[in-house]
Amino acid sequence: MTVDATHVASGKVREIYAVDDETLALTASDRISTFDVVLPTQIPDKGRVLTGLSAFWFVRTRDVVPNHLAELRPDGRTMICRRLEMLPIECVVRGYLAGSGWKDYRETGAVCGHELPKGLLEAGRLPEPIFTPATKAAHGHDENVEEERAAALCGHDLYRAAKEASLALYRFGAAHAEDRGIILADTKFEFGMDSDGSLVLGDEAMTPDSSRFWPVSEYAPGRPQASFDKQFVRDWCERAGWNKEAPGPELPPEVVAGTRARYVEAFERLTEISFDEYVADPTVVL
Ligand code: Q0Z
Repeated sequence: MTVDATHVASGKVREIYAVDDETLALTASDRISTFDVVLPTQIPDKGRVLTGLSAFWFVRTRDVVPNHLAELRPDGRTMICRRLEMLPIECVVRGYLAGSGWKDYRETGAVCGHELPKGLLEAGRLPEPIFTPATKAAHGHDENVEEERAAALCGHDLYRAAKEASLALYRFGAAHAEDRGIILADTKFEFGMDSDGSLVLGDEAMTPDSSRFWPVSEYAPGRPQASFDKQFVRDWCERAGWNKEAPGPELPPEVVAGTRARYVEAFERLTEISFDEYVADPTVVL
């Protein structure tokens, strides 16, 4: 059984379909991107892992903030969602200094207006998680912005609600993950408004594609960290001598298998549910 729907938008690795005026279907493919390029080789079940994890978090964070999830389809990769009026910012929370957070800190001592202590290391843990909103770039990278600018874009009340919800969601997810051997270094949320103007969490939540997952067992600040999910792919791409411009290289079977195993391991560690059970009946995460 499928949902009859018209395609409305494509992301790098996901698709959105309109089901009706109030409802969307979000489908996660098995495509993988690295160094900002979508590779020609797919990782079997990656889309199911991401959708299953999002649904797992959506159900468990409902009393932190309401979310758009209406239904999980039997394919395990499609969520039926309430259509929202999306806020024009990416809601990023960082517990550790990586990516643009580390870059901004190194250059200015601050990230999105948060003045941080001197002497922090790359991938170091922050004294407390910080909210670092970014504007959505049409193409290229999102731009980190200060609180005042983000608040002006959203309206001050919605901005405050999105900031508080983001920090609470991150604290919940990071504590859950750390207990299971995974550091949720940072994560990006997208919020929207319901027809009554209230804040609703949309998009995906605390997946490896919207977050940095690091294995606790390999954590060592002072250098870039191994990615829980994509490290085999990155290492292989580096060894292959690819110039990191499209098109990317085809991945060999052992890299595909190793990477699939890492995604499944992240799913099973975080949910404590067997991935085979999820594939047989996705409602086990709900
Ligand atoms: C999410 C995105 C994807 C490409 C729009 N509930 C919602 N209501 C209205 N709009 C969205 C949502 Cl989730 C919405 N995106 C991000 C997702 C492919 C872009 F699967 N864009």
